[in-house]
Parts: sequence; C-alpha cells; structure tokens
Amino acid sequence: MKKVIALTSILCALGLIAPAAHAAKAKKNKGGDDAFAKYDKNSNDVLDADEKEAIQKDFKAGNEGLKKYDFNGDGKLDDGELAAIQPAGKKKKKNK
Ligand SMILES: [Ca+2]
Ligand SMILES: [Ca+2]
Repeated sequence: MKKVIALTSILCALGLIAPAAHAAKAKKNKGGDDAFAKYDKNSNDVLDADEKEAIQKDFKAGNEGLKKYDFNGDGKLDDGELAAIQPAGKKKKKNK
C-alpha cells in the first residue's frame, strides 16, 4: 500500500506544479499580446514591415517592454525575435 500512497503524492505534486508552470506561460503570452496589439496598427493580426520598423525604433529608444524579446542579447531584434511578439495563434492566420 505504500506504493499507492507514494504514487498519490507524486500525482498531487504534479498537480501543484503544472498549474504554476501554465500560469507563468500564460503571463508571458499576455505580455506578447500587449506589445503586439500596440504595434499592429492596422489590426490585421500580422506585423507588417512598417510595424516592425516601429518596434525596432522603440527598441533602440530603450523601450523596456521590448527588451525582453532580445533573446540572444545582441542589442537588436531579428525576425525570429519579432515573431515572438506576434501571438502564435495569430501567426497561423497568415498561412491560411
Ligand atoms: Ca499589421
Ligand atoms: Ca537579438
């Protein structure tokens, strides 16, 4: 019976950890949405060239909200990093 108790404990622990991890991820996505909504000026759910330029401009000006997207820390936002600002769910729309 000890095995059953141990298994139950593990399941309980996973149950506690999983929602926390999910919440952290959701929080990160929310930040992306905020930045995306701000820069998607024409609201077509895609970052257009001029909108990316606006992001680059604000990034260079020291926008705190954009610094977190410079994942490799080279002081620039490349296409992959810009793509991270665009919500994953909305990217699919572009491929339609
Ligand atoms: Ca747009
Ligand atoms: Ca970078």
